[in-house]
Amino acid sequence: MNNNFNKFPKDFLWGGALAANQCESGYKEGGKGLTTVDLCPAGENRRKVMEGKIDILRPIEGEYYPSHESIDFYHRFREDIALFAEMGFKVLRVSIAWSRLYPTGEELTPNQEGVKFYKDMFKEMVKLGIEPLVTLSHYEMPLELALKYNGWNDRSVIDMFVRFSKTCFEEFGEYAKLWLTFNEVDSIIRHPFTTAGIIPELCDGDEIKCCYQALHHQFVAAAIVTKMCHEIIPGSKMGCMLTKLMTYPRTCAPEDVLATQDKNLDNNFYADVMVLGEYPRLKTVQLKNNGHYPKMEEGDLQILKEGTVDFLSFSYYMTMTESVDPDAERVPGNTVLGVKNPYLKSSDWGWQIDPIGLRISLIELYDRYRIPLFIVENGIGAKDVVEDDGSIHDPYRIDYFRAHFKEMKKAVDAGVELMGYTSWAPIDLISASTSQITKRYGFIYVDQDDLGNGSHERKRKDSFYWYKKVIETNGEDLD
Ligand code: BGP
Repeated sequence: MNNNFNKFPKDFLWGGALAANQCESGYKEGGKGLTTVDLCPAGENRRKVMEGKIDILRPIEGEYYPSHESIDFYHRFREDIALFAEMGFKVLRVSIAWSRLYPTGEELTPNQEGVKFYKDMFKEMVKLGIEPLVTLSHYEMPLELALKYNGWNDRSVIDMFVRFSKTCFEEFGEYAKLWLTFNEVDSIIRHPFTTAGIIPELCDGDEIKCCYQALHHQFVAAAIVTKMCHEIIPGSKMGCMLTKLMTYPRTCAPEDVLATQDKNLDNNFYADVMVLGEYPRLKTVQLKNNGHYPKMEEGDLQILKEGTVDFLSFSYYMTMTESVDPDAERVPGNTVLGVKNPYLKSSDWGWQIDPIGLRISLIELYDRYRIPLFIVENGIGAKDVVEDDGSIHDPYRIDYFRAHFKEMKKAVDAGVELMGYTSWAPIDLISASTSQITKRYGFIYVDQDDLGNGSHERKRKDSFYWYKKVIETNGEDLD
């Protein structure tokens, strides 16, 4: 436990986070099969596909598909990892595209070209002193499994995911000790197709029931592979990954407080299962009352008990407020809508910026679960301007990070065990919700527009040098 007041632990893991489908490209190269995200176009049809509207579940002529070219990390990973190393990264969070190893998900042995790609990537990271933090599933799955089985709704997908995970542990365990199962495991309800391959039209009229069934299968799969990870990779640690959606009551009217409590209990449900190893009683009753309690096999609850995680990781971008007033103004957040908080400013995309909310979240999560925490996504999507001399001044991004790091320090000071921090994202990449690369998150600029035009050249922003200094001083110098 860290006892140095107002200091990050000596071995604090500073770094950044990426997701294969938002950076790789090479969507059909090296034997890769299509994934659910490969069907998500840019523009207004994107959201419809993410939610699984079946009428657009095939490539549409004339649409641009950002995951196909992405920012070309598949070919440029050495150059990009060198830039991360230049900033002094201790850790890099990446995800593995399941369909690069198992193109349809149903093969019995992995595609060796895919294995080689990730092995080369991990070797490069380790060579430059960067520890991999690997997400097994970040918003994608082999498209075949979605079309043939209605994705995770079908129990047989558990075995296929376990086979894929076993390959990852056996092939990459030499390089990677830190793992995550499902990115934002709660997102299944918000975009069931990309997260879990669910096609609502195949859900017998009850999409939500399908989602909870699929979620249960993911919980079971996560518990199985958590146990397996420990057995195959000595000294490994497995975390769960939650979208932290902290909600405040808009007023102290008990009705608002109650509505807020509901939201927060729901947000905690996912971590309750993965950290505590059981469905919480209140959620169980709610699911049973709504007819959404999933079908379980004998032994499932025991599997959940035995496969709990070592640490809890989460993404944090903003907070929301809640109100029962139907006229309360609603604002956008990370694929959610919430009530506007008049005390907060917002990003260019309307997400409410709340550094203190990060401290509140850290304290709440640590107090509830009492296991180490890891912030694996946090950052601000903003418009950047390249000056004539090629420089990029992004004080708004530095301000955002500085304010959040100060609050992290205070949480650590209060006794929270925080393992590390990976910014989203250290390099500009494709936005999951809007597909715009011009919603820029990086310390590194990528010369590319929202339709993929540009040289793909990488440039260091002012925030690049600032973050380098933060890492060098282990968060001491935030000026
Ligand atoms: C998280 C996702 C990431 C990332 C981030 C920012 O929810 O895990 O994949 O995209 O949000 O969101 P966006 O890209 O929509 O701006």
